[in-house]
Parts: sequence; structure tokens; C-alpha cells
Amino acid sequence: MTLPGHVDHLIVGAGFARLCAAIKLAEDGETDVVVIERAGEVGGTWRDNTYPGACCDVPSQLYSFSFARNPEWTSSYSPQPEIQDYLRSVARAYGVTDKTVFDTELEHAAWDDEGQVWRCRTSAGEVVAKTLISGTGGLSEPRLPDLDGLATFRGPLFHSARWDHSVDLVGKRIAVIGTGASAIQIVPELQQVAGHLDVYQRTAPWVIPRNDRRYPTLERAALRRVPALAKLYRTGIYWAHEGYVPAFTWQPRLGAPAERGALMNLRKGIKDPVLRAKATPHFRLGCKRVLRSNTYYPALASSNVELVTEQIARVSADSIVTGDGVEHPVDVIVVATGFYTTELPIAERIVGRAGRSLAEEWAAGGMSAYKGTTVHGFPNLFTIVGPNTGQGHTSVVFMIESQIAYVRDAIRTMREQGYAAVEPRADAQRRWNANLQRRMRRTVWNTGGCSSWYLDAQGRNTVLWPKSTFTFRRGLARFDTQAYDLQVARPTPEREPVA
Ligand code: N01
Repeated sequence: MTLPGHVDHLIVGAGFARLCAAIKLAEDGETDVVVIERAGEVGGTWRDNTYPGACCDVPSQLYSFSFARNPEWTSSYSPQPEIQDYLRSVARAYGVTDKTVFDTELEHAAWDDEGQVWRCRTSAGEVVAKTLISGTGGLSEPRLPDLDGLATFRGPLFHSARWDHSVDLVGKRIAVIGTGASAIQIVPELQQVAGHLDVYQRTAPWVIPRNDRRYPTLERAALRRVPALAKLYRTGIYWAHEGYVPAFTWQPRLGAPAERGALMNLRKGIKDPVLRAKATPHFRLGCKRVLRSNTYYPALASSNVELVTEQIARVSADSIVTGDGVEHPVDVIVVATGFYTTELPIAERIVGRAGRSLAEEWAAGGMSAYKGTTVHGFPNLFTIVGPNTGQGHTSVVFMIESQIAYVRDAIRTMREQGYAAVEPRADAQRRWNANLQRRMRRTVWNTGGCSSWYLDAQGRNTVLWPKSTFTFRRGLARFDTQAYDLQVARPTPEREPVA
């Protein structure tokens, strides 16, 4: 479709969060909805991350919409192509593909307080929207490491989320920089094809076993025919994962049994005590994202792999030089160093009521929102996967569905009560975040002895939700008008309410 000039609801991006928004608004009879997607197809992070071994580390039964369960998953942890197919088919089945303007990027969005609308500039032209539904989630903008000489490297160099499939890796000397969730999936795959593989580790991660299994045809047929069975699987997995919450948010010592399991995984995978010592983590489990793999440690122990723990001093045209002066020749560099998670590039493009961007608003105190979903000074902006809505133990899709329920109720309320604009009050947002940050003090993320992408430059955790996910869902079950400044339409041509 082509970009219209006016729309009720403009949704930016077409990953899990934004697909859910488009589907649920349509269910409520909101017909004037347009999605803009900067790429040529839906999928978000699952479209972008095509690296070898890309796989979900949350069980598939839970990593899918509650209203579009998928009995066709082939295994308990789905590989990226299956998740991408799932998202494509959901987008098609629910008519979202037809509402999406592809290859179109949001360049700038400014709140017009007179007109009570968002005036948006996109790469495909201008559009005026009554509400702007955006994802501010932090796993979409790759972060390259700030390494001396990186730009001088002459061979292929790419980020894990921008895999260059045209590069032939067979027999090559490959370097992987980073040992996070992406790297530990990539390393076992590259080990099988590389002539030599150097893995550059800054911090050894916790890696627990991944209890993956394939679903036999009979089991898939049962899941297809008996929806209650699929629901039961989902519920069981949900509560099993929720069991991590006390250890992560309240009493980190409760994670000790999981730490013992991870150390057994390490002993099983690596026999050499010197290598094992290098790969042993020195912080509490959960402080960084807990990784799951049965193949990472055996890959590190392979004869063609070296785990390099000396820090990188510089990169030259054809090598990586470490702090001890050793030059490691390399043909291909894979950078698995994560994403911009707390300084989101999209925040610079969204300008609120006072003429300040989200990035400016958040520069001093870090990212913050009310219930992770609305922001004082930014009327009618809904941030899905917004500040403090992430979690390190379960499916983000659960949080997304909770947020979308809140957005739906907000839009319903606007329609029914004739409000043209809703904006959380400053005091409500302040209280919400003060409570969050108080809760954050005793979490493993703050006390576990590590630095992570959950923390911003000031050491504030503005990414994760510090309680159970059902508490989040309960808190967002209803749009709480008492926390909002509610504006009726002003008498100008563009000031009708959302209706
Ligand atoms: O990124 P990361 P990721 N020099 O930030 C290292 C999700 N995900 O892409 O630990 C050297 O976790 C850094 O070292 P350190 C998931 O939520 C999900 O792997 O900071 N090294 C670290 O080892 C995950 O948490 C799935 O000391 C440098 C690594 O790079 C998130 O994406 C799969 C460096 C970065 O790890 C991000 O994971 C994959 C430098 N200058 C990812 N800078 C699922 O299955 C950074 N590092 C759902």
C-alpha cells in the first residue's frame, strides 16, 4: 500500500510488538491503521538476525502470540527461519501485510499541540497521525565496538544482526568478538567450517544446558487437534520460567542451584582445566542474560578454536592485536557486540509537546515512561517494549500482549469519552519510576557483580521489569485515566477525537 496523508493510528515497525498492536486494534474496529516498516518484510529482530545457529532461547510454545498459537513448531526452541515464517504467516492471516507500507522509515515525528496530532516525516512522505505506536525496544540497532583500527580492516567484517551470507567462511581464519547470547549460538556453527576460530571474550557468561527436543509428528498432530494441550504446554512453561523471578529480583542467592547446573555444563563441555578457568563466570547468575547451549563449550574445546581473554588493543588490515602484543591473523571478523539498548536512535526522532526529543528528555535521568508505555510530554505516544518492560527470564511476547491490552483500553477510552489526547501526568510517571528503581536495588542485575546492557551510563536499569510478569499484566489491565491529563478536541479542523 502507499502512505496516506492522514491516519488514526500510525504503527512504526512490524516485529512482534507492532504486529500485535495492528491485529488487536483491528479487532476493536480501528480500521484506520497504517504500519510503516523500514525493511521489505515483517519480522523485526527475527528478520534481521539470520546468523548461522540463530535460534530462540525461550521455548517456542511461549514465544508466540496467545491468540495465534502455532502447533507446527518442530522443536521446543525454534530456529530463526521458523519464527520468521510464523510472523509472516500471522501478518498475512490477520491482514497486517495489507496495512503495511514497506521500505519506509520514520525520520521525524513531532507532536502538534494545536492540532492534537503527530506530524510525521517518513522516507515515503509525510503523514499526520492521531496516535503514534512505536517500539522503543533495544535490540534493533547494532552496536559496533569502539576498537582502534576497526575501520582499517581489509577483510569482510559484519555484525551478527547484519550477517553477510555472501562471504565464504569455509577454511577461513575467523574472529568472533563477544560472548553474549548471539555469539554462543554462532561459535558452534563457525567452529564446524572455520580453518581457525578466535573467540574474543571480555566477560565469561553463564551458560546453562538447553533442554531442546524435536516434536514428533504425533505430538504436533495432538497439539493441532487439541488446542487445550497447546494451552497446557504454554501455561506450564510460563510458570516454570516465572520460577526464576525470586532469584533475579529478590534474593540472588536462590540462583545457586542454577549456577551449579551451569558449572556442570561447563565441566561436561570443557575437560581442559586452563580453558575451563578462562570460561568460568565471576558474577551471579542472572546478572547478565542467562545463556542456554549444549554446544558452545564443546566448540570452545575444539582444536581449531582459541578462547582469547586478553583484551583487544587494536585491529590492523589483516589481524587483531591483543594487549599482550600478540598479533592474531584473521580473514573475517564477526562482531557480536550487541545493540544500542539504553540510548535508542529512534528517541532522537520523536519530539514532544515542549519541542524536546525523547532522547533529550531522557538524557539526564535515563529512559523512563509510565508503565513502560506512555511518556509525560508526549501525548498519544505508545511505546511498546518501552522502558523497564524487558525481562531476563521469560518471553517478551507476554509483556507485549500486556502492553497492547493497555493501549487498546486507552484508545477505547479516548473514543468513548471523546478525548483527543492523553498524556501521563508527571507526578504519576515519577512515582511509577521511583517505585521501580527502589525495587531494582536488590535485584541481581544491580547487585550481581557485572555490567550489562540492562544498565545505562549512570548505572540505572532502565530496561528490565523488576517483578513477576503477571504483576505487570495486572498493572496494565485497565487504562487508568486518573494518572493522565485528558484533553478533549480543540476547535480546529484537525481536532476531532480519535473517533
Ligand atoms: O549482545 P550482548 P547479543 N570488545 O550485548 C561483548 C537477545 N538475543 O547480541 O559481557 C569486546 O548480550 C560483550 O562483553 P561484556 C538477548 O536478549 C536473544 O549477544 O560486555 N567485547 C558481550 O560478550 C540478548 O541478551 C536471542 O564484557 C565486547 C557481547 O559483546 C540480546 O539479544 C538470541 C565489546 C555482547 O553481548 C543481545 O545479545 C540472541 C568490545 N568493545 C540474542 N563490546 C534469543 O534466542 C561488547 N562486547 C531470543
